[in-house]
Amino acid sequence: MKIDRIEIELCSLPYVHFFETSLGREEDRTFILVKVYAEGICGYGETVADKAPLYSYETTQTAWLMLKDYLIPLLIRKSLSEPLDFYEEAKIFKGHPMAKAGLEMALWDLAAKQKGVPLWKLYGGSQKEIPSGVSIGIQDSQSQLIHRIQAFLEEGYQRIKLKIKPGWDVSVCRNVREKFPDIRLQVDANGAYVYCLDDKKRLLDLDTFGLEMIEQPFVPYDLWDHARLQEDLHTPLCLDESIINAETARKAMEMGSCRVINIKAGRVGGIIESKRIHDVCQKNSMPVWCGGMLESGIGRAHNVHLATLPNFKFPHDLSASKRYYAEDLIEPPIDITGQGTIKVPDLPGIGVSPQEKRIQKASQLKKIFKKSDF
Ligand code: OSB
Ligand code: MG
Repeated sequence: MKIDRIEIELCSLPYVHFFETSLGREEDRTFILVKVYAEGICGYGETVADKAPLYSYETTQTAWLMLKDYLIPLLIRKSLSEPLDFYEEAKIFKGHPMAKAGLEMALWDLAAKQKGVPLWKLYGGSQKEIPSGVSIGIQDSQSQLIHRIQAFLEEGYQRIKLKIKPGWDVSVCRNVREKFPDIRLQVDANGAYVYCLDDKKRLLDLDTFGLEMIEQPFVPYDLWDHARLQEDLHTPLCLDESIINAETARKAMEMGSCRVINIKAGRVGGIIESKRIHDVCQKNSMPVWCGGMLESGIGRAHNVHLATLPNFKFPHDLSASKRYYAEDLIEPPIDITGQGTIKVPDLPGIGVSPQEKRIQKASQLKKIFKKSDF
């Protein structure tokens, strides 16, 4: 396809409820939308880097710079429009997977819209509905947490994920388990623990609550300590931040660092790397599931299509639009069924319609690139 124009747009949306992890509390989300125009069609992508380098070293500003000075010029100068060509060529630039992912996903949306098929078909997905879970941040009190869990269960979510950190962990899980003995429950520490006696005792205590998994207790690079911990735990460990590509996924499996992997296309550099991780896990009989970064409906719709691949086997961190934002950027909003599933859109591309008026309202900065600029 002949690309006419690319736009990047820095947007910000307030959350309906603050989101607190071991890394801190956030009241809103800032992200970059990527729009690629060709032959009268627009492909949309979302870069999940946040304002500050907390979850990852990337920020909205580093991603903006990578897109503006390197990735978009590369794409335009080499006339790339196929996602795979872009993925291969963009390897020349080290790191910055979130910046790459936003652009690659826009190319996928464009390609699928041009072919007139939904993304899940292009990916070879097989699940028509995907199971939905909800990730609940650290609250001001345990009673507020219990109320939130109750409300989400009533909406039908199939599992609850709790954000934990030292001090908001063992007693919280004990209390939640007492109130909800049978629910599918898991926890995510975003690397808040270290391999020391104190923290190890806390993590071993968590082993008694029938958790589906414990996600990312240690810092991202630490495959070794995750492996040592997994030896002593019955509960499967799940890695999120540690898995940067298919090669680290293989090493984590070989070392025994985890038994489950959380794939986020926005974190690992896009759909192609996500599929590589999915495939290497499938080959080694390790199930995966789809994580989220509190994306707008645009990024989340991309994740929904990815999660239709056959080795995605747990409820995902893909929840209804209204759980994140009062007014999501898409129509129809993403919703969950009474069975706690999300129906995968069947229209071309991401299969939902970005609402330009709402995007303009959320927009703080926009830059347009044309072929003639290079
Ligand atoms: O670690 O999974 C995480 C949100 C932002 C950054 C990191 C994480 C999360 C979530 C929310 O857990 C998942 C969602 O989008 O619902
Ligand atoms: Mg996580």
